[in-house]
Amino acid sequence: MLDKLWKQELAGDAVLVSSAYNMRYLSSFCGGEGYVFLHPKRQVVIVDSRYTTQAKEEASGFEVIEIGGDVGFGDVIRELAFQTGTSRLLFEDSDLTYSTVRGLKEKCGELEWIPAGELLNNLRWIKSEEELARIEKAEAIGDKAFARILNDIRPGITELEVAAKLEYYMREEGTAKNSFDTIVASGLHSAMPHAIPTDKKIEAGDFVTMDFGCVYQGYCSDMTRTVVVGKANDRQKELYQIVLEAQQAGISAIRAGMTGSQVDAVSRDIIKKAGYGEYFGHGLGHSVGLVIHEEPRLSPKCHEVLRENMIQTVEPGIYIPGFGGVRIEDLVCVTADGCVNYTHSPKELIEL
Ligand SMILES: [Mn+2]
Repeated sequence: MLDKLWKQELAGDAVLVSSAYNMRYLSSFCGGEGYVFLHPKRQVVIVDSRYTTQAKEEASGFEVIEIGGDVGFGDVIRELAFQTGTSRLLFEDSDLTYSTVRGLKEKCGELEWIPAGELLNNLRWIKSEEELARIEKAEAIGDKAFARILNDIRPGITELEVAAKLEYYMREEGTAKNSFDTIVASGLHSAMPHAIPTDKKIEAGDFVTMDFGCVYQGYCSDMTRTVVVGKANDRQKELYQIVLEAQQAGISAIRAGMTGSQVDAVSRDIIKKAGYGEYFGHGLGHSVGLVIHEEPRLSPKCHEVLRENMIQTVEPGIYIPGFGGVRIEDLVCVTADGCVNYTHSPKELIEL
């Protein structure tokens, strides 16, 4: 992916990559700790001894320099800057802490440190075929876990137990970790979009919202389903149908060339017209990749134009304090004339 970087107009002579995901993206080093120094003439992974072997295996075409003894990261960076004639070094200001940058600067003397802003993160917006395949596989694992959890949800089981089982099923289906903390929110808790699972027992008549995902070969999945335990009442059915209609309209609308705010408006208008606009407080969706929440987003504030092979979630919700809430979320790949939906779990109201 380095060629993507060199095509950019860079405000510095070299780039110091520090975030686990951008190191992985640009060098294929997956260890997550250390630095990647990128200059057109020198590409170097700088690690401590725990990662030397791994870096040499994973980052083909890169030099690997090991720190240790009296030689720290700052010393290696100073030396590389000197050897390459770098006077301006771009760094990941959204990743490094103030104290880390201060420490590195002290070591590097005259070197000018330039915040890279979103430069590196933005390289990841459009996914390669290989990245898309991994995201699709991660989402398929979520689908399998969801099909299995439906057998477990019944009155008496707690939110924490449902969350634990969902995560166990995703492990069994082939993933090592979650892409974020699993949300299981039942009854009144479902009115909180990002509720944390509790020891509350699920009761008959509860909405149960489950928002979960996993990481497959570095890439995240994300999906949400809301079910009802027992028979849904009329208001639950009404809310569910509005959210479902809004979600399907968003998926039907999305395609390359639209802006994030335009897609958001398609779904949001349906919820507004139904009289629940004030109960849909968050954006319609976000991009997903090596990181669970990536730009660009489907949101009233995002005017970026969507392009082919971007990933987006489409996840409208209605959350009514004192009653409960519904969210339905699929993950799609944007195409020239629409999208490919990677989520295959059923969306009609499930009564358990
Ligand atoms: Mn999401």
